[in-house]
Amino acid sequence: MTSLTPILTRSWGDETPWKLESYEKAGGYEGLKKALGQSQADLVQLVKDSGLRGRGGAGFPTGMKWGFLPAPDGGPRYLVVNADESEPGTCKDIPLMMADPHLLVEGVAITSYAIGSHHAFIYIRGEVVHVYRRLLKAVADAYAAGHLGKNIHGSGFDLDVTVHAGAGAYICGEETALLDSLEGRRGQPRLKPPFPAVAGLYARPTVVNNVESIASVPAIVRGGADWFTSMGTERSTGHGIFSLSGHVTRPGQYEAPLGITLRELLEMAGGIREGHELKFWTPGGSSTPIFTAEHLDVPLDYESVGAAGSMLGTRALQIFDETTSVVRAVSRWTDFYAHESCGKCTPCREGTYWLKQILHRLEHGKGEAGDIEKLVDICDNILGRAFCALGDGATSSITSAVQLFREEFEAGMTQPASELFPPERSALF
Ligand code: L3W
Repeated sequence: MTSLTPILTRSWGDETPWKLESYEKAGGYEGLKKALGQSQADLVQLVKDSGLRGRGGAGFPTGMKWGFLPAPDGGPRYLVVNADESEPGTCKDIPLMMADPHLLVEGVAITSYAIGSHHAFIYIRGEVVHVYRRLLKAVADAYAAGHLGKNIHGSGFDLDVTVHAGAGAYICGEETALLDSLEGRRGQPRLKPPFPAVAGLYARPTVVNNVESIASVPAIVRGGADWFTSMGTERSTGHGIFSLSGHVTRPGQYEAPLGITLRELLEMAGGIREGHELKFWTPGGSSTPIFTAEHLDVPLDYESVGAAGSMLGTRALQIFDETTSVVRAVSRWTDFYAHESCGKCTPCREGTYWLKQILHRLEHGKGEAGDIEKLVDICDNILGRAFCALGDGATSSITSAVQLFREEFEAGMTQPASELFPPERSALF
């Protein structure tokens, strides 16, 4: 059986892991010192060789993204950390920054050096004020200790880090909307290409990486590419945080090599809550097609989850037992997408609103003839036609749920979900 690999989460049980002295005592910032003695090209190659893939949902190769930056032209280039975690079910970056903010700050310093950036931004959700404050303190302490600022550890490398609190919009987790928001505008996605690597913040070359991706860098610098590739699978290397929520005995964050299965994770999490059985689950947050008990042994790596018809996404495993109405679950997620749609493109703005109307009818036993077909048809017309991934993501749970549990949607023509699945039994909604 695959076991846990506490690397990013190694200090979470300690008394004060967020303090600089605790971090330094555990070898913190040694990766930065080692990196500053290497060439930038070697560091980019190291991360390419490690096979690290973006941990924010898309799984794009991190080293390749760094390598896309054009040759220096004397102007600024930026690192932007996407800390706008808000995908329903996703709860890994916020606890990581709360427990071990210096791990992120060290990753930011190493990455900035590797890509030749002298100003990095950490864009965090404004609602998590406690985490924002913790990051501000960590950054201030890192400046005072010479890990940030001018001539870091005598290397001649200068770096400023700005922590920016957003106003709390899911769309600002989309990298180009995040950049618009950071520039002071309303967060709405930009047309790609150009990708941020070519024209990002203030139209300058910019690397945008997720918190967990950047926090993985110090250990790769210390341990090397071979160490990292010794974990996971051939194309999904390394380890990551799997967030288990819902009807499990011990919900929480479980760090493990990619390729672990839900069955193995559930063993560590004490299984489904006592007396109940698994009905459906999301492998990577609410934007990924749902799975059932048939998928318990699918290796949770990018390729295997994709081949089984879903996406690894953010590894947000939301677990639902047999007391849950799938119609109600999908309806709640759709409320979220309709509320969070930025309104820029018609398929997402109008489509999520229509989906919400139909799902509310089905949830309350008031479905109309043709509603299920209409639901699927609207999803078909959003998928691939929305301006950004948010629109596509809104359809995933609906189409997969209709395929897997059509009879529950049909029951919604006449029977409310609250009768079929009394909410007090489910205890989730
Ligand atoms: C340069 C090229 N760069 C791609 C870069 C691109 C981006 C990264 C991935 O969506 C997914 C979404 C959610 N030259 C490039 C290039 N890049 N080609 O690679 O890009 P992309 O477009 O594949 O994905 P994305 O737009 O970043 C992310 C899914 O993640 N998700 C998670 C969402 C979580 C949140 C949150 O909590 N805040 O939003 C869950 O499944 O649905 O499919 O950097 O620039 N030729």
